[in-house]
Amino acid sequence: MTAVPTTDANLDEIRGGALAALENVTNPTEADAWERTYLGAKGELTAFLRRLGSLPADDRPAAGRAANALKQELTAAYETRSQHLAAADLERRLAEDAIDITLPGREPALGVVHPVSRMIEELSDIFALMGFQTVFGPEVETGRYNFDLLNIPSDHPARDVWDTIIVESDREEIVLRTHTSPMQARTMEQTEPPVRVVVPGRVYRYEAQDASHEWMFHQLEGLAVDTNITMADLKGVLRELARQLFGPERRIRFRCDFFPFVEPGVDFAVDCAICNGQGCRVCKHSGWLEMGGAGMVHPKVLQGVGYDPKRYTGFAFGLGVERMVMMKEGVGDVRAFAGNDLRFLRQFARFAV
Ligand code: FA5
Repeated sequence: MTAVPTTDANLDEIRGGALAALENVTNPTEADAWERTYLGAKGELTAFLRRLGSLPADDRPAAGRAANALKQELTAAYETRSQHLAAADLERRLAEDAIDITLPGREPALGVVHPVSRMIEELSDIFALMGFQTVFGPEVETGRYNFDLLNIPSDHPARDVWDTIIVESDREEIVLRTHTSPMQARTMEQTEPPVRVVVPGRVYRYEAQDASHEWMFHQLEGLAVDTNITMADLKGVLRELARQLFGPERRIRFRCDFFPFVEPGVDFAVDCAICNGQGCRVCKHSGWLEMGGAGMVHPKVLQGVGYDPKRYTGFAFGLGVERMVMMKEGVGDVRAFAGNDLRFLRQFARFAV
């Protein structure tokens, strides 16, 4: 407890003590405590002023002036010290919170377009230039569209060519479509010739997986029906596709194949762009890369949708989309596409949206 001062000598003591204590104040909390001790309502100086009345009358004015002068001096000293402390405090906090603005920012992780989706867009663009409209169809199909209208009756052995995932077989046969060809009949049923469409989409087969076979993959169907459509049109369209995708030097090859919904039927291949048809690992040393099946629409298919096969002819083809990406990008295993491995997908970062 500080003794209650009563004379000028006490003022000197207060002054000395206060200024010395102020020197030791190191933060705003201590500064507040100092202010209360020396200048506050219960502080030493106020106590001194209250005591003035007990001084002899002659001494009072001088003591009062001296006390007020000291109050001003201490207030000024307190303010200076407080400002100094506040500035030091600000500097300390700035130093603590410092951010290095020269550090490069963290780039947000952007998604990329899946290579299969990218290929579908590319194929749609190429076919659009040749007058084909892109349409989409259901992945869950009836046996009627997946098989019957494609000239594959229930008792026909060709129905077993595809290992079908059957959703329901009691009343009506419901399947996951095994190919995009059901959209041939669906499209023709909805429109009159001329027809020119491509149909990209997922297809499903109950198949053992290996490097070139998936149980879920994508196809792109093509269909053109009009008067006077010939095999030469099919050849011209597929050759243009191969050149747009793989470069102007490319040649295509047709070989006989059987699909119940086309006659004649072919499989078609493009000469390998990597070895220029000489034979390499990618084309399994054959010089050719298989792209899909094709042919002239079977008259029974045209009849089934109410088109007159004597008046109209057409061609159709079905491409494996994953295989196209594999050929173009040198991907060795079809399972990579649905494998969800970001290391694989990030290689296609150039397809950023
Ligand atoms: C068909 O699916 C016929 N619908 C194609 C067609 C359409 C022929 C129109 C005539 C007229 P295919 O089963 O061969 O045919 O399959 C076509 C392409 O799909 C194949 O060439 C291949 O590229 C791809 N493909 C087939 N099975 C798989 C599989 N399990 N995994 C990945 N791609 C496959």
